[in-house]
Amino acid sequence: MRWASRDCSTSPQPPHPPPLHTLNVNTALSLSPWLQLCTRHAMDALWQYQFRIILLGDSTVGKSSLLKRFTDGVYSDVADPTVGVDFYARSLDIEPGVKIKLQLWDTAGQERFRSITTSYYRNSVGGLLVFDLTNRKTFDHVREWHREVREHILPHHMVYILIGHKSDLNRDRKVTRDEAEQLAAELGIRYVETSAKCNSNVERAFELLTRDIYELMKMGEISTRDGWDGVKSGLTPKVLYPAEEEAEREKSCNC
Ligand SMILES: Nc1nc2c(ncn2[C@@H]2O[C@H](COP(=O)(O)OP(=O)(O)OP(=O)(O)O)[C@@H](O)[C@H]2O)c(=O)[nH]1
Ligand SMILES: [Mg+2]
Repeated sequence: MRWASRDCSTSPQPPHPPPLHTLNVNTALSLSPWLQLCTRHAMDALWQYQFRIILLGDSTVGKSSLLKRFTDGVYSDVADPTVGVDFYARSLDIEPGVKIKLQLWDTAGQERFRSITTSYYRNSVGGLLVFDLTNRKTFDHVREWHREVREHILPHHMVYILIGHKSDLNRDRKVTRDEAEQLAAELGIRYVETSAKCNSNVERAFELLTRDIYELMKMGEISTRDGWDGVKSGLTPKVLYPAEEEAEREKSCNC
């Protein structure tokens, strides 16, 4: 069966929300150094929870590309393999008044970095298990990734989502949606097909995983623990008007 190829130029491109820091940093740059410091502290506090999320899967499945699309809104056909572990961040408004900061750890898929990447499993609350829809082997390895993480973090658990990536290359697809959905069902996790190139479902995948973690947290199944960085509590954001800002600054900044 031939699959139709997706043309990115004709598919809807959801607008990329500006990164949390963009507007504030521009303002901060016009301020004196001590005020810049205070402003940075204030920006860091603009989230209620922080979730650490890790991306896992074979080399070249597109983990770094997914993250660059999600955090910076960019994509490139040329990408260097990740060396060890990389770090990205973005916030999501999960419900009115609740902002969640995502600390996103991008791991190298290459075997030679495995001893480095495994040390990041334990402090993650969520994981994206990524395979390339055009590369059957990467799909076959998903169970191994899942097993490896599970063994490393026992007795604790992680919330996963299965990602079939490069959905724009439909004509070269080697894994059907049914097969992937069946694997996801066996693992008891969600399945989403994404394309960093076409910006398809990228936002949705991260949002679904974040919501699942948040719901488990609300039910008390996940909570902050001493010595574990998977979930952290932050401060409640507060909108300050100029006069209040001045008073707040005098109160809270000894810099
Ligand atoms: N067609 C298509 N190509 C993609 C997509 N995402 C990534 N690629 C390409 O796939 C290749 C590998 O992407 P990376 O993001 O570096 O893969 P990775 O999983 O981070 O690889 P490692 O860092 O080695 O583990 C690059 O040439 C990307 O341009 C996509 O959505 N569609
Ligand atoms: Mg990479």
